[in-house]
Amino acid sequence: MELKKQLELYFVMGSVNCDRDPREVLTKALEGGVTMFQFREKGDHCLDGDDKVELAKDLQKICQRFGIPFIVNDDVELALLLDADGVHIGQEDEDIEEVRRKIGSKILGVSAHNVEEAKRAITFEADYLGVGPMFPTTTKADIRKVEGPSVIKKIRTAGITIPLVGIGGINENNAPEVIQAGADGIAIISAISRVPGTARKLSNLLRARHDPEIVE
Ligand code: 3NM
Repeated sequence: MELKKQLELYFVMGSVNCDRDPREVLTKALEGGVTMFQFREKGDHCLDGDDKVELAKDLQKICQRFGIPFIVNDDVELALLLDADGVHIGQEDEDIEEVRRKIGSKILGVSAHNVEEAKRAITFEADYLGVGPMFPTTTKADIRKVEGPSVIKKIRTAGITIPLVGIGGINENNAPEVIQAGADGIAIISAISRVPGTARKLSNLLRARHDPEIVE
């Protein structure tokens, strides 16, 4: 499947984002129609060492069962150890060029907040960009100023055509604005990890764009 399609409903999650077993949360999300998964084990009380590796392996197996790409946030060594499908890095993480060199042809996603960061990421062969925050969120403490889906429009207007996903505070009510602004997909933590059933609703909403037979 082409990357743009895989990015359509991108679930991002780590143990601190779940109030149930993350394996159960991921399974439900994939059953609901999530098309890509990013393991993001960050925040207070997150797992590290063997516990982190153990959970990552279990979540990767679940993704493999559903045929969905498994991406690792920030931790390049973990991604290589597990032979993950890709890595996602933020502007404050390891250098983009260095990560591309280490992971070869695996998928490389980069967080970008404006046109300059987007252009720089593309120079180092980012495969897709995560653009945020689209809306206010309490999931990530150190977010940039909320500029909304207009940032996606600006990046598209600047002639950038690589796949883009919006992130930050996205839910079933505001997701259409992000897509209409020119994003190929939406990346979500809490609306999917905390509210069972959201993945299916969003999946139907996104599929309805291609198939008018599907009623939301
Ligand atoms: N990155 P939720 S916002 C991981 O703006 C992340 O780059 C952001 O969580 C950015 O879907 C964010 O619960 C948190 O709002 C997304």
